[in-house]
Amino acid sequence: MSRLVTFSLLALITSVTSVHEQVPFADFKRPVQGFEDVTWLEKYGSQIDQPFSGPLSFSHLPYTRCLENEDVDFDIAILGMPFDTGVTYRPGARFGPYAIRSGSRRQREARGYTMSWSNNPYNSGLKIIDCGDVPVSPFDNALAVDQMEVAYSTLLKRTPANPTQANQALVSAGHPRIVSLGGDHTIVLPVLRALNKIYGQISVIHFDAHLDTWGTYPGSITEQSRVTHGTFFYLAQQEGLISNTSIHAGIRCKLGGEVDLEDDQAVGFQLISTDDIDDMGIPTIIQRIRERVGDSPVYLSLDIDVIDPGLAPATGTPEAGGWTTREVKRIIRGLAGLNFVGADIVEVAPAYDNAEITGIAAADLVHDFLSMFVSEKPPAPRQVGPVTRDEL
Ligand SMILES: [Mn+2]
Repeated sequence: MSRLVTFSLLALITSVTSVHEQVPFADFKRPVQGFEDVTWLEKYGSQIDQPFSGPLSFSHLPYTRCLENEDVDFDIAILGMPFDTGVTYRPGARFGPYAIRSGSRRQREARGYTMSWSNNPYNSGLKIIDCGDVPVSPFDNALAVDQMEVAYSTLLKRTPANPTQANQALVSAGHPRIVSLGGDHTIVLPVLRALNKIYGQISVIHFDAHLDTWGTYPGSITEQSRVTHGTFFYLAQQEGLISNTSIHAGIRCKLGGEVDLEDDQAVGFQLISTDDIDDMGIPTIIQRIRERVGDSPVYLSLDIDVIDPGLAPATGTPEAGGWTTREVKRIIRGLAGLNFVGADIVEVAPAYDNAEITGIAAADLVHDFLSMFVSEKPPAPRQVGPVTRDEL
């Protein structure tokens, strides 16, 4: 068959087909009949909210003002702490709880299972709810810090919803656990004060670009002005709230000199730098962290600035050259089974965000915290055919 004939035949077939596929307007039928004398409920029944609809709560969890509703119980609470008047650079983390909840809108119980954890924290048997925000004063830092401590203590003392469902090996088995949404990093001081009343001294696993163990800042000329997002660990150590078995991960900030590292050790921290991930790899980082805190009660605090600003730009004191979101997630996965008494994610300041990158990353990390809290050990590597990924 010549090329010309082939071309003509194709053109003919195409033109005939296109004529037949045209649906005349007169034949169009509405897929769903419109006006009927029925109510929404009769016709459509109860429908869950779309990811983009409904009131804003973390992962569409029930939203309850737990501080005022004293009969409400839970095993794990999401609690917003919209405080941001302790920052040294860019303010705006008071909108962090909003941004993290907004970033979580595509998360929900119906699709809460992840391959990486092989679990769904929302149907694990533990009751997880969003307890709303602590209504902190934006005018008086001493007042706000006290409000956060009282709020945290109030929720920590509540009887868990399913105490028998929790891992009884955990020191926290008799108390619920709280995942706090900052807020700037100062919020951890009242959190540690509240935890100390229940657990005594605890270890801290601290993901951050910065040490946060400085004793003071320029401008800290009153006692209250020493309470900042970069001094709270120093103050916590001075108050006897934390043990000397804590560890940083992801540090890369500029320092005043070696003296800062010596002071940091005195506050009780070992240090894993950002670059260590290239030299020791993720499994060794996980091992170092686990060995450092052992089976002591441990608190996880994650400053979103541990992640590279390209992947999480919306934060108060960004530092270039950080870890990827995936790397941080992978390290967190290796920490399951430690004796966690609580966790937070802080320093999300959405005014500096683009396309919700930071809010979505933070919400995903909170999902990981919840998956970690309901796991008794790190998940096994997934099978890929007959071998595991690690064996490939
Ligand atoms: Mn930081």
